[in-house]
Amino acid sequence: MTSNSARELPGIFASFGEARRNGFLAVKKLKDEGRGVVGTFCTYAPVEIFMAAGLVPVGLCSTSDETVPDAEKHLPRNLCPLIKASYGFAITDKCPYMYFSDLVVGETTCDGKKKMYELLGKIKDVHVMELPQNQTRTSSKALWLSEVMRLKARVEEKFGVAISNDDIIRAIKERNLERRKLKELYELSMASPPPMTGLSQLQLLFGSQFKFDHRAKVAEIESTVLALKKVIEEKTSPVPAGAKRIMLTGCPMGGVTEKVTRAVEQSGAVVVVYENCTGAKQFDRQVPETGDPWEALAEYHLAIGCAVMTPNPNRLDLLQSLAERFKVDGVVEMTLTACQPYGVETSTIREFLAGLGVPFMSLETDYSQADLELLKTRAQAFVETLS
Ligand code: BJ8
Repeated sequence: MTSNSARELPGIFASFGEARRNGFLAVKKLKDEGRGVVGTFCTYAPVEIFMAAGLVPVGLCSTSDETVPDAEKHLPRNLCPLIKASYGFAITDKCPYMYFSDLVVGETTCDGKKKMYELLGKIKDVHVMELPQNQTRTSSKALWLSEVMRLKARVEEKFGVAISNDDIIRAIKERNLERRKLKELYELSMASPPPMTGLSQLQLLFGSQFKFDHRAKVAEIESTVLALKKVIEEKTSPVPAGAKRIMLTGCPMGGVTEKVTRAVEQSGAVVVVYENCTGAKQFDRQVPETGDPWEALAEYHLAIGCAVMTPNPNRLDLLQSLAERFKVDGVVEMTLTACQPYGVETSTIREFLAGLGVPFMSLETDYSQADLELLKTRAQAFVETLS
């Protein structure tokens, strides 16, 4: 009996792991059917608006260093690799998602991204939302709500559609369902030992954004949850009992940055939860389904605890809540080279976690393979201190 769940899992993981590659064909098919595609770069993008308009939202952040040399012909070398890779894939036409995007939506998050959008605007139709960098002032809330409504108007004009309140309410419910299901999935790693490695969890979460049939995606997440529950019941976890439990925080992950999870797990620990935009930052909360849907949508997105906000108390709240819920032994932060918001916030996070008695280590990396040994050595040294 135990072999059943163990047999089913690799197939499910592979399906999500390959989702980005296979999604290219799915997007092409949708384009051929006449569907509009909107590319996004950030969790602040209110994708519900695109869903309400019957469009296909797709994440554009690139996660390999393949086109960084091309990007460096236009951009400074000491710029965050996420920005360079995303721009590099756009100018070389090597990212089909970018290629198929009718509209690209960005936000004024960090300086590097917002200046890159100006260059991107020369080759793509780019709409930039002005994101306030404070979450509580009345003026910030009013600005963001007006930006959400400006995006709605832009989408309506560009694609010749009208988005009604019923449309946006339906989209909010759909997206909330997906968030709930993914949250249910990663919360299974609250079990000890967790039913999956942190690498599998990362591939599931990252891959889920490249599946475009909403109903099929939800069904697939549900069957993954069932299979993982079986692993817990039948005690067939691939994670050894007693493995130190790590939370990952910092910049978004996926693709080449899997190397950080691998380094942690090769040291005998297990990543049980991702606080970053690949995980809980994106899925832990829901858009309220009551009240004015536009205000609810704006409030939900503005409250995302990204380091571009100042101050950024919501990241601290989420870190504390996850540390308690997942009973973590330590927190590892991944910051990308030259990322000022996360790099500068590191000391606040270190101090905050020290106050909670949670050990912390920050690792800086880029999209190359040059630091694999260094990451391994540092992760191992950190995990040893947890014993
Ligand atoms: S909500 S984390 S997806 S901004 S790593 S490009 S911040 S220099 S990615 Fe992010 Fe939205 Fe925030 Fe999430 Fe700039 Fe830093 Fe590069 Fe970054």
